[in-house]
Amino acid sequence: MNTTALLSILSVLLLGEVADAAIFRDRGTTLTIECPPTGKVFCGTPTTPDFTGEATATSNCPGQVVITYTDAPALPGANCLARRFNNVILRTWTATDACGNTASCTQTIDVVRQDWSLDIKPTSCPNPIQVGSNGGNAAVMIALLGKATQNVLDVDPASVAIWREDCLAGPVYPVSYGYEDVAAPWQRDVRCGCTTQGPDGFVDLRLRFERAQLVQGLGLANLPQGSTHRLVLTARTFSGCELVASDCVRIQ
Ligand SMILES: [Ca+2]
Repeated sequence: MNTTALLSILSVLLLGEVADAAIFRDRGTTLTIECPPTGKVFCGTPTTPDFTGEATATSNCPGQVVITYTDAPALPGANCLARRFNNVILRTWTATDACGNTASCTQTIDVVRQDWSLDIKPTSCPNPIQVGSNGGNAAVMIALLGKATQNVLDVDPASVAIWREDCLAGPVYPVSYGYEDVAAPWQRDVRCGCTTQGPDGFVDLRLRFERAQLVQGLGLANLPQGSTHRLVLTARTFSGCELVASDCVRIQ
């Protein structure tokens, strides 16, 4: 395989884009179309081309080139709420020129859930969870953290659930909640990093989970002692936007 073909395949795999297409007709005219780059859209933002980009076409046939598109939905994560992707739109752009040439390409538009910060056992680092029966009927505190651009008062507490990463297990629901500034978001530069930093001036949604429900509902007792696992909290804002927030626990 030559380098050009390999790069072409890589661009399809990495960018989710289909390379420019061109169709030659009589009179020696050529039409080419170029798709906009992969779009990324958060809840609340329209998925129209004004926001995700327009295809461009070039033709050496005199006259107008008409560009249209059709959308097809694709769901990479099926119905797993704990995934970052809400859905994916495959947008097929088609150009037609006055000589009857057509060309098309496909643009990928990722519709993603909001990404918030979670702190399991605020001010504790790391976050051990006792999975044995000697842990008693203890509670595990988990805080959805507020910051300047994310106000926890906008989140519907009734929508909160927690899962293992990729919906491997769950959901488990909190038994109670309250509002209190308990922790600050940590810099997520390493997987399963954490902080002991306390209040930061932004109120947090403080959730109380029953330890036994977490252990049973998330299948934690079967996991190796000392291993770390990411838990993902899912919720919805009162305006209808879905969000995810994650932190890790260590099996004790
Ligand atoms: Ca806070």
